[in-house]
Amino acid sequence: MRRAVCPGSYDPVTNGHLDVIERSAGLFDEVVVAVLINKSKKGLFSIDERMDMLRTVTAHLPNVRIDSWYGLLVDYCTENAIAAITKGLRAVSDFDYELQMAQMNKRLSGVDTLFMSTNPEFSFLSSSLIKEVATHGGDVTGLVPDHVREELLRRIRENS
Ligand code: COD
Repeated sequence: MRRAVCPGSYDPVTNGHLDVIERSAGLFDEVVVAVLINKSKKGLFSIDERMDMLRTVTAHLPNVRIDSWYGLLVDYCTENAIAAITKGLRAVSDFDYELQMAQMNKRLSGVDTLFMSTNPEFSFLSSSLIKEVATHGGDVTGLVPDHVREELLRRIRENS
C-alpha cells in the first residue's frame, strides 16, 4: 500500500490545506493528515478540535484518516510505514525552510517529500492570516470550509 502523510498545525485547516490533501488522496492509496503537536505554541483550537474539523472536511475522502503526533515526523513515518510526505508550496518564501526540512528528513530516515505547487486560488492563504482577518470581522467565506468558518466565528465570539 502506498501511504503518504500531510503534516501541519491545521489551526485551523484552510481551503489551501484541503486542496493539497485532496490532491494527495488522488495519488496515494492512503493519506494520513497528521496534526503535529507543538508544545511551545498555544493554538486557537485544541489538537482534538483541529482533528475533529479535519475529520468533518475530509469526510468525502474515503482514503484519508486523521491522526496527531508529538515528536519527529520521520519517527511517525517509520512507525506507520509511510513512504512520502506531501507538502504544498505557496511561494519562494516557503521554499528555503521546506527544502531544509525535506533534506533533513531524507537524511534521518530516507523518507521523500513531494511538493505540490499551491492552487493559485489559495496561494495567499495561511491559518494565521485567516485567524487575523476573522478576528477583525473580515469575511473568510470561500477561504476555509463552511464548517471551519462557523467554528472559527464561534471561538472568536467565546474569546471576546
Ligand atoms: N496552499 C498550499 N499548501 C499550504 C497552504 C496553502 N495555502 N497553506 C499551508 N500549506 C501546506 C504547507 O505545505 C505547510 O507545510 C502545510 O500545509 C502545513 O501548514 P500549517 O501552517 O498548518 O503548518 P506549519 O507550517 O505550522 O507546520 C509545519 C510542520 C508541523 C509540518 C513542520 O514543522 C514539521 O514537519 N514538524 C515536525 C517536527 C519535525 O520533524 N521537525 C524536524 C523537521 S526536519
